[in-house]
Amino acid sequence: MNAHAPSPTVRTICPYCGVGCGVLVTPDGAGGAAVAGDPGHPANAGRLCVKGAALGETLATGGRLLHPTIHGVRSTWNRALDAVADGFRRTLETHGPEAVALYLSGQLLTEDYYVANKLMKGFLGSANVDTNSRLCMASSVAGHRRAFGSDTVPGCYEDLDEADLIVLVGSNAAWCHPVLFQRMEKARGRGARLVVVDPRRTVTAEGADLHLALAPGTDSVLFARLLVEIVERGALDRDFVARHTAGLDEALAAARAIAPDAASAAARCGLEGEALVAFLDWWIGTPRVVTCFSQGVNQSAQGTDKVNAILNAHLATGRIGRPGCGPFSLTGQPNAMGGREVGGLANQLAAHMGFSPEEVERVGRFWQAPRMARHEGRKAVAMFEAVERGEIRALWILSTNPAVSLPRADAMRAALKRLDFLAVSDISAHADGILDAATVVLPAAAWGEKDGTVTNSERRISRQRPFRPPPGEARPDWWQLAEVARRLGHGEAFAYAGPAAVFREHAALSAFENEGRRAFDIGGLAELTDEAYDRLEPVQWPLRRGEAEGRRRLFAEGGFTHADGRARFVAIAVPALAAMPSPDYPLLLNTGRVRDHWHTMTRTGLSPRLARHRGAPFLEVHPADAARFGLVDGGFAAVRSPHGEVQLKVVVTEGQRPGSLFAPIHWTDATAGRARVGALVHAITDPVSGQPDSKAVPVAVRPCAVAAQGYIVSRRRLSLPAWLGHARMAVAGGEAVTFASVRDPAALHALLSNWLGLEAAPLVRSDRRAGTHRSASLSGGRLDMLLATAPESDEAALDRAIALLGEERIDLATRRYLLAGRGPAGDRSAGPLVCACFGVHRAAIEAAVGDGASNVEAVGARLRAGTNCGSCRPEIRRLIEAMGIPAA
Ligand SMILES: Nc1nc2c(c(=O)[nH]1)N[C@H]1C(S)=C(S)[C@@H](COP(=O)(O)OP(=O)(O)OC[C@H]3O[C@@H](n4cnc5c(=O)[nH]c(N)nc54)[C@H](O)[C@@H]3O)O[C@H]1N2
Ligand SMILES: Nc1nc2c(c(=O)[nH]1)N[C@H]1C(S)=C(S)[C@@H](COP(=O)(O)OP(=O)(O)OC[C@H]3O[C@@H](n4cnc5c(=O)[nH]c(N)nc54)[C@H](O)[C@@H]3O)O[C@H]1N2
Ligand code: SF4
Ligand SMILES: [Mo]
Repeated sequence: MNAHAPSPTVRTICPYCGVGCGVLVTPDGAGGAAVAGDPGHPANAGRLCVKGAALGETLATGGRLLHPTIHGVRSTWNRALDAVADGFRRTLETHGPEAVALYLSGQLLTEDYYVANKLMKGFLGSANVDTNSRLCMASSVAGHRRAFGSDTVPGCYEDLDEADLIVLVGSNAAWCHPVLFQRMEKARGRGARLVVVDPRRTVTAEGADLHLALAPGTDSVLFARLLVEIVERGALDRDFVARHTAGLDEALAAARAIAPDAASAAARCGLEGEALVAFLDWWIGTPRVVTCFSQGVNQSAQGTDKVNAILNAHLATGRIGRPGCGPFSLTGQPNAMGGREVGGLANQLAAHMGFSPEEVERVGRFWQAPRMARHEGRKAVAMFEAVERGEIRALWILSTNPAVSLPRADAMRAALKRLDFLAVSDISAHADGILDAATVVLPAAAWGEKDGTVTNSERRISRQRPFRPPPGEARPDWWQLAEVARRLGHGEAFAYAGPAAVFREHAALSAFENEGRRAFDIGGLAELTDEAYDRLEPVQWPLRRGEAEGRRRLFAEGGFTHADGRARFVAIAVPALAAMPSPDYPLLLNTGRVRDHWHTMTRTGLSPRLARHRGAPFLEVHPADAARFGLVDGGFAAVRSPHGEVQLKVVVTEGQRPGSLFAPIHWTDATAGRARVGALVHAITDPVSGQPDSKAVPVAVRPCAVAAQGYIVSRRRLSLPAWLGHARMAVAGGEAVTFASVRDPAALHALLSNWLGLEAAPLVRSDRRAGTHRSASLSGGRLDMLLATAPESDEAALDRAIALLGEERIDLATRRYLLAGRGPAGDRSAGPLVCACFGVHRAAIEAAVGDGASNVEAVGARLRAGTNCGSCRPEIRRLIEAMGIPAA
């Protein structure tokens, strides 16, 4: 084929968040691709957020894993797969099935997940299969199962279009579910109200009609009070409760004990009484209410109770499964839901079945499995504690990084080295902490190369379709698993011709002896031909045999999956923080996400467009705490818990709750120095779901002395000294690194020049009085590397250096100011990037606002900022308001 022949457009799905946006990809024939939203996909109708829009910038194969390795040495697939099979076989023989485990991910496709789960639970006899969904959705799963009898999301995205009140609990949707958030904003355009419940004033909260900045961990007090008031104000749906539910009295008694009156509830939650009453009035008075919840709910030691407190309120009012109302768990990963469907969690067997003898027998018969697991396996945190104790000795990690994202991440990184055998399937050569611990590294096919299905937050199954071959020898995850199964003697049960065959089997299992007992039933897809699978349109489950269309909503007429068909109200326990602040650890660390990065940044970290919104790890602190602990905005702080320490740049903000700190989770040792926030997190989990409490960790904080700051821009990825506190950013033409140090600028410059091989650089300039030191090397007339140190950080100079790196030729005139760090016209910093689509920085927006652009639309008309993906619109509004202009 001609390398530049125009390629047809492929309809696929975004590999990031659980919104599950349809994407149109047009490969350019040279490894790259143009990416656009799919107007035909019901989740996004053509829209994409900035991460989706930047997918084309993550396709470079430079940092990819290309070949299998054994003990770090390049190997063949054959030998590597043999080694994995051997590692597992030996451990099984010597230590039994409890000593082996798989650790999976909500970023695997359903087909990958199905094969992994079947291998482990049916053929190796162990249920030690868990997934990063344990850190993400487990409390929602447990809450759904307690209330409904199965892990079923009752509603759909259209409910947001039709709601009159949208409540976001522990969700920063403007950043984490941006396209869905735009749908909410659209609903507000026709009068729907938005309430945000979050201890932090996030960008999401800033624009809301009401923000309840409640004390961490107190959500269930709020919703307990809501249940009591629903009853006291006569808002109970008596008919629905009588016909379709059980357990109201006990739940109500528990709620009364927790929140006997509004005043005490407000006090417990740390809220103004008026704000609480407004929330109760709106919620009770608005029949069409959707309560969305995410990690502020799930990731807590009281996470399952928080979920059930929310579900209780919806059950009491019968506001479930009807247009415009319902509880709505927003899923994080693209296939968080699909993993739950196949049984990827250690406490589920498969296809929404558990470990009752009857279910084990049924699944065993369907799989014709020789060695069924008969009881639940270990949940993620317990699984890795068993690794630490040497009880689990062979582990295979696919598509997740427990050395970064599990609580006590430093201890986890160390524990991996204790294993007899570790296999890692990943796509990135920069996955921090897992690759060097692995016996065998298997290069996986990535988005764009993989073929299969995922399920989004609204139970919608979509096809992820390939549009290019995998680079090097990378192969899909399901294939790797099936090949190991074959080597372990189970060739027949894993002889799949391709993902379509896996999917058919998965669909058939969901329908197998189901008879309406299990909500998850996609029997209608069990006989898809390969062609029909390829063409499959996005479709919601359940979709039973003989049905042509899936169900948008469930449970309006009952039909819950508990044996008696009734939903359960759950009597929740008195909520208490799992770990209280103490004199040694006086603050609570809250952790979460930023708009333009995804988790450990192995993909979003490749995109220059995504790098500049938040270019380095940071710590948000309330001004009162900053004063108390001697922290200054723009300075640095060390944050410590009993489990680890990180150093972060301080951002002082009123948006932070006094007593709480916030830090993003994204930076690892591959992208920064000492910023692995997971290292601080305690391993305390919710007693029901086993989900870790990663939003309220007691920590101590102190200022770090800094004498010099600076940056390096370079054409190549740099190797940096371990002592340097730094952060990397992808930039056009190479990378930029910013850093800070206790050393003075001259000494730091000398040390780094030496490290980088710049001592003999042709261009050097020091201004001793100003304390600035710069050196640069050119090659072929282009800037190759530039190092600058100074007493303070200089954003404007960094902006210039980044621009120069992108230039084809550095002429003589440019050389003159290259070392001055100044542009010919003199300049000030453009500030952080706000609109990533059109590259509009803060300074430009402020200038436009100062010049009369008084609302988001006017800014868009002048600068185009906010007019494409819309992810930055909430921030533009924030800037306008910060300048004292009330946004329309
Ligand atoms: N840009 C971006 N988007 C993503 C991801 C990403 O990495 N980057 N990851 C995806 C994934 S896997 C997930 S799971 C989702 C997560 O999506 P979200 O849950 O929206 O994101 P988080 O930032 O983890 O946390 C949400 C909020 O919970 C608040 N919170 C903390 N404690 C409490 C509490 O006690 N009560 C309440 N009510 N709120 C609290 C935090 O202040 C935070 O603002 O995002 C998905 N989308
Ligand atoms: N403190 C704290 N910790 C948290 C959270 C928090 O809010 N606070 N959030 C938790 C949540 S909700 C989540 S979802 C997790 C996320 O945490 P992780 O799952 O650990 O993070 P990712 O960076 O998404 O990891 C995905 C890995 O899979 C690789 N990969 C990508 N595509 C493929 C593929 O197709 N095949 C294979 N084999 N590999 C692939 C990537 O290179 C990367 O190394 O973090 C959890 N940890
Ligand atoms: S909202 Fe953004 S990250 Fe999420 S699926 Fe859509 S485009 Fe991807
Ligand atoms: Mo997640």
